[in-house]
Amino acid sequence: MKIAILITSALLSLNVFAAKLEVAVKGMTCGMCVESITKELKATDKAENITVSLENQNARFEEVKGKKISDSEIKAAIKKAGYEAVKIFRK
Ligand SMILES: [Cu+2]
Repeated sequence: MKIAILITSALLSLNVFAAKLEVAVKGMTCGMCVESITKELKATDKAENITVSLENQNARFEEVKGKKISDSEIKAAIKKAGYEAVKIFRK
């Protein structure tokens, strides 16, 4: 048990597990919106495996290993695309 905890914390400190994020986005109406948000998130160089959903009005992605993306960086990227990040969830 103690060993399991030690291994887990070692892996966490090595940033082996990519942080998963979900961002609720306001204002998307079509596939072009989805594309521009995907493009701007990608341009941060801190997001990968990006999935933007028009239906769910959100963007899901993983943090690039070893990098931290802040809430303000996420908001700025979404704003640059022309939309608003209304809520950010980190898992
Ligand atoms: Cu659109």
